[in-house]
Amino acid sequence: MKRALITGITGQDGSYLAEFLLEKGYEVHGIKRRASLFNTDRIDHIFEDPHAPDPKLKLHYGDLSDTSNLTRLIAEIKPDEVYNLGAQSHVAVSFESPEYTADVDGMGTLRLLEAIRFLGMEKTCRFYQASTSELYGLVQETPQRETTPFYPRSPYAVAKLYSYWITVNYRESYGMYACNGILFNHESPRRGETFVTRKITRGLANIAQGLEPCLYMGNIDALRDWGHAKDYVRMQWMMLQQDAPEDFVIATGKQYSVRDFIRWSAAELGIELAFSGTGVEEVATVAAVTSDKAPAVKVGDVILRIDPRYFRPAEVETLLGDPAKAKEKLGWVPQITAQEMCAEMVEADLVAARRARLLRDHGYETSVTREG
Ligand code: NDP
Ligand code: GDR
Repeated sequence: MKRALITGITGQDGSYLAEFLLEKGYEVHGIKRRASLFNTDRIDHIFEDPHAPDPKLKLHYGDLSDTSNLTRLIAEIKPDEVYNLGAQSHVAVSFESPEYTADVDGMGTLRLLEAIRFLGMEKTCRFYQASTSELYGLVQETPQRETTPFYPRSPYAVAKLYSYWITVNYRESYGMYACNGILFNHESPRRGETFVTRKITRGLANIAQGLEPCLYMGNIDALRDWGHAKDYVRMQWMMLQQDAPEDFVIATGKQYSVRDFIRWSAAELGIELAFSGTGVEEVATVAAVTSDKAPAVKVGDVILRIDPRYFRPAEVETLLGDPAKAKEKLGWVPQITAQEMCAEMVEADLVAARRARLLRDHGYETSVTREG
């Protein structure tokens, strides 16, 4: 039985990857952070009682900023595969906390690689680094592929650039099986609530149910290549099963705007939107309501406005990946389209919004609006 260690197991990708590896028969170890509230929502459905005999999912307290903790865990667990998914993963937040982001997203990777080497496991333990399309930032070539030059545009991306190269360096210096998946944006109903897709699907579902009046957005003309997290974690595993380690771009090869994603989400709720105004004055008004999923919305309501606080000091305007290498060498093709994913996310957020509304209608407190 293979043993995997996942940093970031409580995150979107970590939760799907843990499910995937358990199905493959792995013993899965995950690092979770100590928090004052429970933070295992995304993996509670696969949680195993640690008192049960021989659990296949084991959680350990830890943090990517803590060298001794990481080294001890790797020494104890002796993983065959380490998936480094843990990160301060929000680009906008990285401008607020640049040093912390550098420490966790940059140095954290070095700490893991160095622990593996220091423990003499560099020939037995394979390493996956969660690299990102944000490395391309101010794009130098379209579509972006493995050979496209990087131009990071945020403290997050600069920290991830360090991680990308230190992973390559340990591969070349010590013969480690270490590789980068350069993943373009991928989403799901488990996406964090402050990333743009989830903010839209959750916000519009709440508006549809009368729980929030209006959604405030930043740069809605940004273009992204969106895939489904389930498709992308499969590829993370595939990258560690080859004869030789290589880096791969993982993307769909299709690009849409944030505005497109807003329109699709609204349409899933039976809401037709009309955009008017320009720049920070732009608004979206309800032009028609064609289903009973949005009982709280009326024609003429303004349900989306622009708020400059959601613009970043340096924007990444456009990203489009070329997944040809992944297709040719690994036979990987994404199964779920961006529109299908959007429909799944809206459906899940509508269920949550209806539940919240039911509670509110029966006099119970529900808190749905959060800064995003
Ligand atoms: P999430 O933000 O959903 O999850 C991040 C995970 O990292 C969480 O488990 C979080 O813990 C954990 N974490 C944060 N800080 C630390 C720390 N100091 N020490 C240990 N763990 C920490 O991200 P995703 O699942 O979406 O992404 C997974 C990885 O892939 C990240 O590295 C991200 O940067 C990268 N990536 C993501 C893409 C995407 O589109 N989703 C695209 C390309 C790369 P907690 O739950 O306690 O907050
Ligand atoms: P990104 O994802 O920055 O690409 O990083 P995010 O969903 O946050 O933004 C995508 C685009 O939407 C624009 N945008 C907004 N974004 C947010 N969060 N909130 C808003 O209100 C808003 N309005 C417009 C953004 O400016 C941006 O252009 C994600 C993360 O998962 C990273 O960890 C990962 O590395 C990259 O994807 C690939």
